[in-house]
Amino acid sequence: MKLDATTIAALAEHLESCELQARDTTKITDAYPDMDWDDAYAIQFEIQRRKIARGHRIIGLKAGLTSHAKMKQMGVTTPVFGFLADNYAVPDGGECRISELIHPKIEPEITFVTKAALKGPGCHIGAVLAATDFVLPGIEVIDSRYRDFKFDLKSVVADNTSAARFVVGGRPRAVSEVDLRTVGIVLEKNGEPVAFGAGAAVLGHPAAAIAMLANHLGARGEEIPAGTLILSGGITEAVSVKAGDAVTLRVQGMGSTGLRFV
Ligand code: OOG
Ligand code: MG
Repeated sequence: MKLDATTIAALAEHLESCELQARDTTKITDAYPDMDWDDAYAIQFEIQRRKIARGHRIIGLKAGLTSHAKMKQMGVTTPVFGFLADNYAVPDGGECRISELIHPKIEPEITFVTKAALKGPGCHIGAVLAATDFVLPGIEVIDSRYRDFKFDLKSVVADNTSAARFVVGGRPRAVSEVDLRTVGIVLEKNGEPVAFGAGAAVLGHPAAAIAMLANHLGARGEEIPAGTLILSGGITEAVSVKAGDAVTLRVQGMGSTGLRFV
């Protein structure tokens, strides 16, 4: 760790204020170029602690930057992990208020729900599939607190990996009923298809993203508990949205989910 506890608390307060007030900021590594990965996750953890202290619940986890398309779009090379707070959840087919966000984009993702705990190190795709209760379509709404979505990996980890809103729905399936590598997805905006992909875009198999998350937590002595909802990361580039847009994600064999921006 390169930052002291006071600086970590101040940066968490700053980033969470930007989130709550929907205003952007320069990336924090500009002022703290020496901060390391542990500092970045400590800031994210402090944001989580602040939310829990105000009565929020953490209702899921996320992996991000897990596809080549996303890594290329953002100019980075390593996946990152974050959390989902209760107020991020939008009901299936529900509304998301643009005024609460800075510059939202949507991502088509495969959502996992676990039925057994997953603990690294050494977690692999097989362990993830055995511990998965079901998978279902999910759309993540990301909203980097950094100006123009410009960041490096440590800044985006501190900013809870741009997490803002998400919706899940459709038809939950057991992993034995689908091939998560070849499963096709179509993302539609206002009835027009705007992005296409297959599950393998995420690290060769979306379950690999969950295994990486378990190994990441395992290195900290933590695990993914049974019953956890996890977004495995955008399959395609993120797509910008504005008020008035209605978006739908169709996943082969898993139905669809969607939301409207107002
Ligand atoms: C970081 C979050 C990326 C994903 O699914 O790849 C992410 C960002 O691109 O702002 O959630
Ligand atoms: Mg995402």
